[in-house]
Amino acid sequence: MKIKKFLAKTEQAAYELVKREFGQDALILNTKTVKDEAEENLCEVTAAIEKPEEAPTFQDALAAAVIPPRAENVSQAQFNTLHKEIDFLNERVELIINHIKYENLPHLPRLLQQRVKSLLTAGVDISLANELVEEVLMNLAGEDLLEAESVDEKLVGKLKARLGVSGPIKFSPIPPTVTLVVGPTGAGKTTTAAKLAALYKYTYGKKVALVSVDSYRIAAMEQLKAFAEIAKIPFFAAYDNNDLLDKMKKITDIDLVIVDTAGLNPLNMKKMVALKETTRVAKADDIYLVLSLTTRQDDQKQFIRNFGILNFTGIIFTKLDEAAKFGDLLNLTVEFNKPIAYLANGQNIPDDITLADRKDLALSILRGKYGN
Ligand SMILES: Nc1nc2c(ncn2[C@@H]2O[C@H](COP(=O)(O)OP(=O)(O)OP(=O)(O)O)[C@@H](O)[C@H]2O)c(=O)[nH]1
Ligand SMILES: [Mg+2]
Repeated sequence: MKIKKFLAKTEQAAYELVKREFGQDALILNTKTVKDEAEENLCEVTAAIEKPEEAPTFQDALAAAVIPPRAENVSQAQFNTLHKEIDFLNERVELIINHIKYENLPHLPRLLQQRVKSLLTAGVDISLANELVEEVLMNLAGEDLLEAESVDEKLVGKLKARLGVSGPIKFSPIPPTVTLVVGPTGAGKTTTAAKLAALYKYTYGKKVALVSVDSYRIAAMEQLKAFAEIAKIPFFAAYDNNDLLDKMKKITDIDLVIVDTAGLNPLNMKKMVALKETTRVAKADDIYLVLSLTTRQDDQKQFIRNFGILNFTGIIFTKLDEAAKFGDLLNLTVEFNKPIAYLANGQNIPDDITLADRKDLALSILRGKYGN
């Protein structure tokens, strides 16, 4: 109930005010004469009205609709049923989203739809995934399209055709062959240099030397030097490009020189130019860009573009053991037309490095797992 006093010169005028504000249903509680500041008579009417129900706001309605959960009233069985229903709804929503996203899927046989999804789950770019599966569709017919074996064989073949690999280090006729590892900080250059050195010395029986030009961090040189001593590999430290020139002259009777360089922010043009000069002074036959597969694809693209001024031979991907998906291997090699040289899948020297093989790569992408 709302109560209010109304003042007017006459009783009639006061009732009019009541009627205007409270309407016909107003209750008159009291009427009396009062004096104003100028001692003039005024009529004071006290009136009341039943307060109308206010329309509920949206928030009120929402709050009323959400019944607070009363955990003690929900049995485990009911909870499980609800859980299943939510899972079912999630699946439906995902199907609808996929249907909208990949409009061209429905015309594909079911097996091929599944393979597109596997490729997308592996992180393969959507256009590339669709192209590959379309190619399988064009190349297979009838029963073969319904058989997982024939579809997978064809798909692996299509993946292999897109994956560029460089093969092993090519030895130049005039020794030594010089290989440089370059790349962003922490990508695994030093570890990879050590792995390659051990691989070529102990597996392929080559005379190998290691050079470090990473003078930014003394510890980095010490790390490689310590390894070289254990592995009985000659080691040279070069503190600048002039020093490198001197050291390179001292390296004789060696088949392969592996040069480890400092991690570089490729946006630092000054250092990039110095590194370019290093490649020239070292008379590099091969330059490998070392990238970690755990790095975001956008950053990898940036590294490939920026290190491009070194005209590198190929890419060595590291940390495959820590990567959850392998689609980037395909996306990057296709987009930049740069071959993959070696793959590193762990910290063990020299075991955790292998030559990039098209079939292994294709299977890793599809299985979401590197190796067997
Ligand atoms: N899990 C895993 N770790 C790796 C791999 N390769 C290198 N690492 C580790 O990554 C870290 C960095 O490796 P480094 O070889 O020092 O990397 P870098 O590129 O030389 O680093 P900077 O010289 O500082 O730029 C070390 O802890 C390595 O053990 C790999 O394939 N898998
Ligand atoms: Mg290093």
